[in-house]
Amino acid sequence: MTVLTLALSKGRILEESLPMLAKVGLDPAGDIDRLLRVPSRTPGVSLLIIRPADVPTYVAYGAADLGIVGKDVLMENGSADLYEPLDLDIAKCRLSVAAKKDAPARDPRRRLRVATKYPEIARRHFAAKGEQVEIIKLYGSMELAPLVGLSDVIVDLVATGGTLRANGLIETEIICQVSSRIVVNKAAMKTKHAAIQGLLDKLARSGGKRK
Ligand code: PRT
Ligand code: MG
Repeated sequence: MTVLTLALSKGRILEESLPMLAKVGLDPAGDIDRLLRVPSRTPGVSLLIIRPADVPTYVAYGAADLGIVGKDVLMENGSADLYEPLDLDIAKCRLSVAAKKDAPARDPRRRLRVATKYPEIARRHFAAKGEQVEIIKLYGSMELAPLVGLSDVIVDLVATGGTLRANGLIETEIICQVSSRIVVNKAAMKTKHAAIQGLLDKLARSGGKRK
């Protein structure tokens, strides 16, 4: 029997993955609130419960054969070592630029200040428009930055827009749409091909879109 390891992004992606995983027998057979590694209900397939930003690393190094992770994380960290065969169409949101609703005009001699958890995506977005910006890296609660004068704008994920509205911010540009993807280690795709393909087929039948 081929042994497979699937890395799951804990948090909202895990919550939204569970129904789909259950449909294909890959739901956890253990306490995912306490264990970092649990068996799935399919013999031979074990699950790792890790932070979203760490999933590409585990899969790229082969510590996991496959992973479930947001497109935002893949765009920020690069995914050259990974295949991305399925779009699971869950945890959907968009990456946007947002600013204070009533922001005064900025002195054009000063660079736009952008607060974000996604410095690479933000840099690429503004560079593509020929804009040199000052990136301020944050780890959470980006919405606060423009309110207290830390930045002019933010680059952040938006789903309903409720959080932006609640903080008096408006979306000024949409950078791209985001959903969760299956990523696969390139070497494992060769050495464990039949097992991985079987799993991808099942996930595709239960709602994953082939890319
Ligand atoms: O805890 P750690 O820092 O390790 O991880 P995390 O905080 O990134 O995890 P988590 O559970 O928040 O999951 C993040 C992943 O979920 C992202 O990488 C996306 O792929 C996906 N996702 C989908 C989202 C959202 N939708 C989303 N709405 N991640 C974050 N949000 C935020 C948004 O930025 C806003 O602040 O949720 C808030 C509510 O959004 P509104 O627009 O509905 O108000
Ligand atoms: Mg978090």
